[in-house]
Amino acid sequence: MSSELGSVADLPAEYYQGLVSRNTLPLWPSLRAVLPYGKPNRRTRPILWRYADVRPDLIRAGELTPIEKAERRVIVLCNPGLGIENMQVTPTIYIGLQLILPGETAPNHRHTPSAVRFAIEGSGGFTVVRGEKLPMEKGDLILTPPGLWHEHGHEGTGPVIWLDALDLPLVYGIDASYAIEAKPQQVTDPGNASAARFAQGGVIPYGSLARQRADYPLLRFPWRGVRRVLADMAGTTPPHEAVHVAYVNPETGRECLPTLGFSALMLRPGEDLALRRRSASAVLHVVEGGGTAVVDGVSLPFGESDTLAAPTHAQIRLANASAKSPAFLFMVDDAPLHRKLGFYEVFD
Ligand code: GTQ
Repeated sequence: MSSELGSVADLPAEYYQGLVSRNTLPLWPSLRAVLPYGKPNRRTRPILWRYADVRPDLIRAGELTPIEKAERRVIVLCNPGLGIENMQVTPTIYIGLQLILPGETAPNHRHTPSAVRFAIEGSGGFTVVRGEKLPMEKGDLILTPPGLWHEHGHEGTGPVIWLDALDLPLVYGIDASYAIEAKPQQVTDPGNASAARFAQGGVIPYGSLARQRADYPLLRFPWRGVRRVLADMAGTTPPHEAVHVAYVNPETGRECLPTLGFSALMLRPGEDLALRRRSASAVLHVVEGGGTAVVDGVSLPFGESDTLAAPTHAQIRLANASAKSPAFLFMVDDAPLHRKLGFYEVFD
């Protein structure tokens, strides 16, 4: 059934050169490369960035580059398999570690890519999104959906560092990435009122039932509650089944953002967990604990605040190194995009 296809070398040179000169190409020499049988060609390498390696460079950026010269003071994680200059961890996911120092502000803007922040270190940082001031304490997830104004600040002491995840490679790749800058926002909600509106799972403001269009009603997901839910679920989740929760839009029950999905996992003490293989690419960030990830056979020992890349269709195993303490991981993936494109798959 599957036969060897013709190559460029099989063609008369003047024919091939003629095609190229007319901005055309024959498909058959490239067909198997762009449509391989069974599994995609994956350039994404399973690799890990240690926080202990990135943090000193980020702190040094704070000394070298004033915020006015950076707007966003970010060290970007770049997967060498995708070309380091392309600033991709996976083909759709951009990850940067952002530093803000006391008293600094990262100015107000909005853009077409979707973004989230996941707080890693420090206290007193905040993001203002759509006029709502959102505190950023370790492990908190803050959404900055496409088109919503956002700016960052820091009212505490010491460095504040968070992880930025954007669908920038995707949006840039379709020539659709741009930003608009503006004056600082009027803070209309200094107290994170949406947290109160959606504090109780399964209960939403009555008017939400009649709403037609999902418009990002909840922008901040505090870690404290997510960690508690995972710890509570751990006791009743069967062994070999993942203790895993998804962040969702509380009005729709569906993913928070159009292209990227967010979830959190707990590895019980001593647990060695095989995740179900999926079509989506993913990034795992360690919130607490340590262990080893094995991604497509590549062993990646991880500790707190480290971040790793998993290609599409990857086999992922996660082992908690501790027999006494749980480990917690935050996951970003492009499953929502795969679902929208109609080819999301879970294997095995
Ligand atoms: O904080 O708005 O890492 O616009 C890259 C682009 C962060 C941000 C990034 C951005 C931001």
